[in-house]
Amino acid sequence: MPESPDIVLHQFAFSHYNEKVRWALDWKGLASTRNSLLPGFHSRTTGRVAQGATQTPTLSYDGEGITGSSDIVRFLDERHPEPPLYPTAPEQRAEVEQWVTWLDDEVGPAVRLALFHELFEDLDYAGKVFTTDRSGWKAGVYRKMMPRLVPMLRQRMSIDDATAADARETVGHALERLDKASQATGYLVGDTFTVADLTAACLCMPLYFPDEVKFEMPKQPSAVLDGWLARWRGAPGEPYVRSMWARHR
Ligand SMILES: N[C@@H](CCC(=O)N[C@@H](CS)C(=O)NCC(=O)O)C(=O)O
Repeated sequence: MPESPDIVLHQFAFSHYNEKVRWALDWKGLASTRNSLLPGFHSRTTGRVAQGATQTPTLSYDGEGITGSSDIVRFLDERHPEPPLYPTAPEQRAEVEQWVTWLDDEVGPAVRLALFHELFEDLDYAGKVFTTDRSGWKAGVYRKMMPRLVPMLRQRMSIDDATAADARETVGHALERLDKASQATGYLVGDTFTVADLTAACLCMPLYFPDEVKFEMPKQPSAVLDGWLARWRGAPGEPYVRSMWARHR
């Protein structure tokens, strides 16, 4: 019997791109260690694990470093083909890749920008979200730094009223598109769950935070988060997103 690989995921616990990798690891039945980093203080670690990596998710697989959620998921699917996340037929595979590229490049950033714009109105709550899975003095100091960090993050990610309005429109259209495309079979490509569905479900996770999400959101009430979740309730793609979580996570 081959030895299990030694896998460490360097992650942000709350992040929708990181959830793609966690879901893929669980789907493949692969055990891994999770190293939750603090946003803004992560790149020294990611860059050490995979040369030049500035973002999470970054994975160490038996000492080999890989960064970028889709590159990681593709790598895992090649090394551990069962159960598959990619179809074998080339046309279907190409279709899946097109969905993943659109979701990664357009939908994920829009969801994040729109959410952060609202979340940054409640610095106490945002600080707790950003330190999900972390405790101790470093997390405490980090939360106290939020009033200084947030303006920097807003500037770096170009988050303002206008960009947030555009992002919300992008998200609304994306949900409509996902709804339409999944009407026939319940899935985006063919009639089985693929990485296209996994990517859509993860990148839309922050719109619904379905019950199947495996990390704990901060328990304190947040009017900002409630308002955000209410905004997307009943949107066309909600049943599709929720069904992917309920059936496959
Ligand atoms: N396209 C990348 C996006 C990853 C990404 O945006 N990661 C964010 C967390 S959600 C990050 O690490 N941000 C910190 C930074 O950019 O310095 C992927 O699919 O992995």
